Amino acid sequence: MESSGIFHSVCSLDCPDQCGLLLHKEDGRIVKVEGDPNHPVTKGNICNKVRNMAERIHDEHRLKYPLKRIGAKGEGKFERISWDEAIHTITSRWKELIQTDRPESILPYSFYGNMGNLSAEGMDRRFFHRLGASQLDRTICSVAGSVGYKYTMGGSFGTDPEDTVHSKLIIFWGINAVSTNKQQVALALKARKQNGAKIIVIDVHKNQTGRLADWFIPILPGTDSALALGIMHILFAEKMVDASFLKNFTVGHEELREHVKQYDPISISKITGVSVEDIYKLARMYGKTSPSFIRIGNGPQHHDNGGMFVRTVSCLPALTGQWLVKGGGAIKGNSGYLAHHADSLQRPDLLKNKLTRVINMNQLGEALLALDPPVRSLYVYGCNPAVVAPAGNKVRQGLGREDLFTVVHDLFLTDTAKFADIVLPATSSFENTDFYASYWHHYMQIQQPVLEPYGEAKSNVDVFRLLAREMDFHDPAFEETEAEMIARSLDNPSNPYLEGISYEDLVDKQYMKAKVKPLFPGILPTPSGKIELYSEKMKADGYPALPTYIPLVEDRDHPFIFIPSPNHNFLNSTFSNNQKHISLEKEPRLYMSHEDAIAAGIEDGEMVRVWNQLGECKLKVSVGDHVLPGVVVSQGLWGDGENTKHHVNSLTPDRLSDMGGGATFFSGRVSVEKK
Ligand SMILES: Nc1nc2c(c(=O)[nH]1)N[C@H]1C(S)=C(S)[C@@H](COP(=O)(O)OP(=O)(O)OC[C@H]3O[C@@H](n4cnc5c(=O)[nH]c(N)nc54)[C@H](O)[C@@H]3O)O[C@H]1N2
Ligand SMILES: Nc1nc2c(c(=O)[nH]1)N[C@H]1C(S)=C(S)[C@@H](COP(=O)(O)OP(=O)(O)OC[C@H]3O[C@@H](n4cnc5c(=O)[nH]c(N)nc54)[C@H](O)[C@@H]3O)O[C@H]1N2
Ligand code: SF4
Ligand SMILES: [Mo]
Repeated sequence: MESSGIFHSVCSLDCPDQCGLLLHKEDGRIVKVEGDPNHPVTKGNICNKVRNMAERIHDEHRLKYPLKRIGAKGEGKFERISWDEAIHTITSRWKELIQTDRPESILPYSFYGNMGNLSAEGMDRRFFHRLGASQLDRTICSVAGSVGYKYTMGGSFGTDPEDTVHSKLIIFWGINAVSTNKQQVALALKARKQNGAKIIVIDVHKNQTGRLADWFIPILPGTDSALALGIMHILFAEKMVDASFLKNFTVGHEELREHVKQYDPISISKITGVSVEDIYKLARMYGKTSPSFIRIGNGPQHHDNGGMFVRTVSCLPALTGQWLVKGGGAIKGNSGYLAHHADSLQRPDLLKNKLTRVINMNQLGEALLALDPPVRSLYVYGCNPAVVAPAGNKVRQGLGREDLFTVVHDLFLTDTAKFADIVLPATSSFENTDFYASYWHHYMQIQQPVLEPYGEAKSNVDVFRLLAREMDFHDPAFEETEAEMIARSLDNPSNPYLEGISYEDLVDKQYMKAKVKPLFPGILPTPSGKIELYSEKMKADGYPALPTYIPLVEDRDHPFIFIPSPNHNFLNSTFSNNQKHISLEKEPRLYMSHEDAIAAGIEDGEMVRVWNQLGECKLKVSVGDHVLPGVVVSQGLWGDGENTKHHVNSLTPDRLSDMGGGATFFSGRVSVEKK
């Protein structure tokens, strides 16, 4: 490996932009991270978080070697051990558990801390399938919306973001895109400059994205499907629908026309907090501007009714026929275009048809505290559940179980790792080989090692290879090289968009675009092949067949709906332990309206106690016009420090959303009082 030079790379973080990077290396260290100017979509533009990535990669607090616990659970006292001892300790404990309990007493817990497919869903899945461990339902992020979108559109297929420079109306609906999808913002700003495009933001919080809008529409949490239905009501009533598109490419438009008559603007205004006048103005702008594009965010789908929200809003472009217009349509997620052969990569056949139990990751606390037969061992990688999972106090209580044998593989001693019996050091994505597919743009990218492994750190793939060997798993699946795994995964005849993308070409070209074509005219992967405004499948699954507004779960115990969303300078909890990023973010705030602050006698800058039946936090209040009365918002997934109580997920509910078993981070309620 060359010790100096400029190397191609890709951002591995769980962010739709998936920027192309150039790493500047001197004497074996990264000295600068910049955007790759030649990347066709991201064009050299990257965020501040990753511009400062070198500080994280070479942070002296990174884990260098395996550790074993010598203190109490959660205390964070460890001593160094060898890899041999670490792997032997883990596998002998697991062999024992397989004898005394069942393989299902072992639970993997992971998410997309590294979006590389091999790291996030490769050798790990093969290993746990072969082991017969409990399976994890990875529902924490976007599942409710994905299921909802699928009912309408058949799969994760939307507009090509590169086309959105042609849009004349761009609606950021429940997405803080300035922080979370900055490349879409760059395209929107280009459209604004070139075509005079108008940017509308619909959100519960006037954050950076709201401030960038031509028109910011504040809405009450969890009421967005009502607003979308109100828009439909007006589109039909004022004949702003595209009759020919409805006839050719949708099912159920007659039923929908009848159904939305009940969602008159006066009723919708009462539900959403959006004025009748604004509902008309929005519907008319949407009905009369072409191309119009909706970027559907993650926020509204982290509610009790999140699946139905996405199901509903994704009907809008069909009503106006915008799918036929370049730059029109919507993006909820585009992962369908770059779908690799998941079975080749993950090898579910190694399970040998055993029906192992499936545990929803949003209910980790319950799983650890109450499941019978119990979880006896937890293996965490690419995820930090002690900070990011809902009902966080239950999670921490579960992790604190003396009899739970916990292994955590990470780059840092995270709040979760502090509860581990064995801690394993992970390489960063810059030290690995992996392939990356964006869930927003259409480019597949490759990472090849640019750095030597940090200390004794190992990649996820390497650790599972070691574990497999020591468990006496001899299937050739565990011996495949990274290159072989990538080549095998890219061979996916069931996805025609992937045709022509091979491992060798990726190595050669660094980024390759899926063979996309407009969705229409065309046949969708829905049961009817059309956009399902009316869905028989939903009916069969126990949902209303037509888009419907279903209010949030009622809770009269606490006055405020609490929206603990991500912040600008962290990525979920990643960077929450890096000084540079902390200093940029300063401290977490609780945004509150003037009206509520006055009523509670709370002043701007004061510390408050935020609490409910699940836990409490102490946060500094920011009073202003950022939120509507009855709503409080915090930003960022901070861990608790020595004298801080910033763990917002100690307040979030672990009940599940309407579809897919999704998380309901934003549907909880809290009380706020002066400290
Ligand atoms: N800087 C940064 N970027 C990130 C992340 C990060 O932590 N930090 N996380 C990454 C990940 S994993 C994901 S999934 C994405 C998430 O990114 P986004 O899709 O932007 O989702 P959120 O930030 O969760 O929420 C988006 C917005 O929804 C609003 N919101 C909440 N409830 C409602 C509601 O009922 N109605 C409406 N209209 N708005 C509502 C919130 O105020 C917030 O502004 O970002 C990714 N990118
Ligand atoms: N309150 C609230 N909670 C939320 C959300 C919210 O909006 N509000 N958002 C939710 C969403 S959308 C998501 S996606 C989740 C995300 O939650 P997580 O998936 O836990 O994401 P991170 O907090 O970024 O933690 C990822 C961890 O993976 C580690 N890591 C990175 N690369 C590797 C690797 O190659 N190998 C190993 N072994 N480890 C690695 C990082 O160091 C980091 O500690 O959080 C959810 N939690
Ligand atoms: S976090 Fe997102 S915006 Fe920042 S470099 Fe990575 S992909 Fe780009
Ligand atoms: Mo996410």
